[in-house]
Amino acid sequence: MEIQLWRELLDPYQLAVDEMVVKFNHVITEHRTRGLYSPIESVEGRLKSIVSILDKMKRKEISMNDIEEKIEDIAGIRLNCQFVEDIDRVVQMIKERTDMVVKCEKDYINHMKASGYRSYHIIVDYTVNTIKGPKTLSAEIQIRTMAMNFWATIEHSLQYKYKEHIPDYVQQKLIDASRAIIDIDQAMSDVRDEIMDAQNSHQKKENLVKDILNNIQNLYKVANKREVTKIQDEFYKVYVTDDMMQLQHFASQLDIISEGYQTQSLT
Ligand code: 0O2
Repeated sequence: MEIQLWRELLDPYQLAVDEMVVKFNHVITEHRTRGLYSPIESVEGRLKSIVSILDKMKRKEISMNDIEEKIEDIAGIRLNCQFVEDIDRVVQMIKERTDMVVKCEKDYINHMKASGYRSYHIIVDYTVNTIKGPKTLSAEIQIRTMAMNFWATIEHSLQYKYKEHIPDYVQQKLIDASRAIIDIDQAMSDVRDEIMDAQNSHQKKENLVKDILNNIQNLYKVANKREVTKIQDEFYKVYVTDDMMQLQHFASQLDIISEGYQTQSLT
């Protein structure tokens, strides 16, 4: 196929990857700005390389005409989670979306691959709008824990060197490592509540401090500068106490002051 035709084929998939990355990143932001725990920790997106498409065509005896129908991971999204429990929540979240339709699911977490690979795969139908009009294509979403991702990334890099012929002793080490990953994920799950509590309070504190500093900055434009400097000093005194209650109280007092200035500027 000519390079121009590859480009025409791949462009909509690139668009799908870009859009889906933005959307899933927004899911993270929405959770965090509301002080909620995000079951998605990070998002990656990639367009399958032409070499990887060609290899798959060869391996699965797929003709040029069947690429779009038979290669479902040209657009690939990876959602990394902190805990195994988060994976179900993310799957549910995807099923509830109206902008992607789940076509099939592969549970390599409960059914680990012989290689030791673990991950949850979802193939979705996703529609992009191009200058030629709407186009519905397949995209693969891989959902896994950060520990599973660590294993898969390293194992995948070995496949470039050995193709399908990883030496037995390396293969065995990888399988052992994969079992160790199960133990790590389990150990993290055992203390999930504590970890989530810690992360949530940190996120809440960050949001609160951001609001306070925003308010102070806005006040700086309208209020007496000396007063605002005093407020800023006061904020720092409260901040170093590391007492969330005091910080919340300070934030609500500041809200009242800011509202006062808003009302003043309206009258
Ligand atoms: P890329 O683009 O380099 O990531 P098959 O390939 O025959 O096993 P199928 O139907 O293509 O099966 O889908 P499957 O098994 O869901 O695999 C699709 C993708 O999942 C792969 O893409 C990998 O990204 C990942 N994957 C699957 N098995 C393994 C594995 O044993 N180790 C690692 N590290 N990743 C795996 P590609 O084709 O490798 O291409």
